[in-house]
Amino acid sequence: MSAKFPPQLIEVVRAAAQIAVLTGAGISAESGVPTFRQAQSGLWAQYDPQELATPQAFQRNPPLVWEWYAWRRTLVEQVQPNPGHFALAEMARRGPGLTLITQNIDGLHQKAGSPNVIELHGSIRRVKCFSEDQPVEQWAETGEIPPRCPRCGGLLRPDVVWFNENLPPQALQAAITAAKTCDLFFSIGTSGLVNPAASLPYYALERDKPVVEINPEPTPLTEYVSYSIQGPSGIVLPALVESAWPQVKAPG
Ligand code: BJW
Repeated sequence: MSAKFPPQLIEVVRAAAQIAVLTGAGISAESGVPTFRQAQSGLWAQYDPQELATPQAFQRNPPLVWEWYAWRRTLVEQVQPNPGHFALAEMARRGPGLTLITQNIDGLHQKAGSPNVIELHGSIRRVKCFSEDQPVEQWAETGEIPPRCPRCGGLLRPDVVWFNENLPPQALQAAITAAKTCDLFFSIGTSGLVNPAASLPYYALERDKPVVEINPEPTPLTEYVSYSIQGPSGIVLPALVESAWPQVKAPG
């Protein structure tokens, strides 16, 4: 992408002392991770992710939900961060204070080198006990699916946040604080349909702070943002970082 951003946007980005960034599934799309609301592939094409990502679905059919996450865990283990992830890691190095808040459970921001990522919806790499709601690091592989908690015998589940479950309070509080104190907010690759994450950019808008959205498709947020950049984040973000903070080339 040629770096044809509005000059005002570049000025706003350069002037910001505290930037908050919210990412969603779209930032990992170019790594080969299907977005949450995209059609599933293969065996999973018949299932609606919104029907599987609930505690009720797990209670109804624990093996089905466990296996779905096992499939997704294998998928994310096999993929690499894309230029969008790397550009955000670079933004933290070249730019001012940056708080990176993600709804993604895939760990790709951390893999790209972003520090202190706030994971609002947990992580697919971790497992917890459904009964005790406590992390579990090791368990016996007996062939039972899902495996059982070594402490209480309850069923194990991925340590992610399903619909109708509370977000990790510390992560949510840190995200709200960042949205309420930043002077520039980026919303990247999220449909903005799921609360409370979707409400974060509005904290910045309420304070008349600029909000930049990067997404190939319009979302419910688009009409309110200061700048809507309609394109894939893996193309837009590296160009934006380079335009705002050009790398000084060593002489010779
Ligand atoms: C690209 C691209 C490219 C493509 N570059 N972009 C207030 C009002 C109404 C409802 C509620 C409310 N508060 C709470 C609720 C209920 C519910 C909710 O919001 N429901 C709505 C659907 C109506 N929220 C909750 O239940 C939350 N809990 C809660 O609030 O607790 C309090 C409470 C307790 C009890 C009762 C009620 C309230 C929990 C939400 C947990 C969400 N969990 C999931 C699953 C995580 C684990 C997993 O991955 O399996 O999180 S659901 C799913 O949606 C996942 C995602 O993180 C999340 C957001 O999706 P995201 O990231 O936006 O992905 P997509 O696919 O929707 O969009 C992708 C975007 O990328 C698109 O726009 C593309 O265009 C774009 N894109 N390629 C850039 N290359």
